[in-house]
Amino acid sequence: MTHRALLALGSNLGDRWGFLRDAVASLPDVVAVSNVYETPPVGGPSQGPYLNCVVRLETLLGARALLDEARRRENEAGRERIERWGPRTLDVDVLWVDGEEVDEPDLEVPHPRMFERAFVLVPLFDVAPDLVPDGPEGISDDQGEITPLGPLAADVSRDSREKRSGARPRET
Ligand code: GSY
Repeated sequence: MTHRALLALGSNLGDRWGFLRDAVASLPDVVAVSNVYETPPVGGPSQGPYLNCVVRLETLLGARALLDEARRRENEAGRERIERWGPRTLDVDVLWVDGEEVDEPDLEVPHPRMFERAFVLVPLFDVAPDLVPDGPEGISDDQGEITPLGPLAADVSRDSREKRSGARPRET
């Protein structure tokens, strides 16, 4: 039986939209993609704003296998781990896997900070509103402005269609 899993994606270096788009297009078992939001950086050194989104999967994969998928996408995006909380081409976090709890040094599920972060909760509400029971109004607005930029989904499905058919992607 498949189960629901939720992953959060963020990027604040380079072609931010392209990194999110390519990662979402290549992740397995994606059934819903939130809007993309531009969000002020939380924590770390002074750095540029992030683009964030959340994807919902219906999958047979467990949290550990999803972490492997996440790390692979980060590496494909050329992610360099120089500074904790520092700027990054791509971050993919395993937020939630229905029916699974993990508490290990390199993996905690549910993600320990997911319910504190507006940049997670706002896109999470788009694809899993039951996990944000107080709704968007209940999300603290003291983390700066969360600006909706629109869906990645049309872009993603076009890209995956072209990849599957072997067509050359159009210039954008
Ligand atoms: O934890 C994910 C990486 N990250 C982010 C992020 O994705 N969005 C925002 N707005 N701030 C962040 N700080 C870190 S670290």
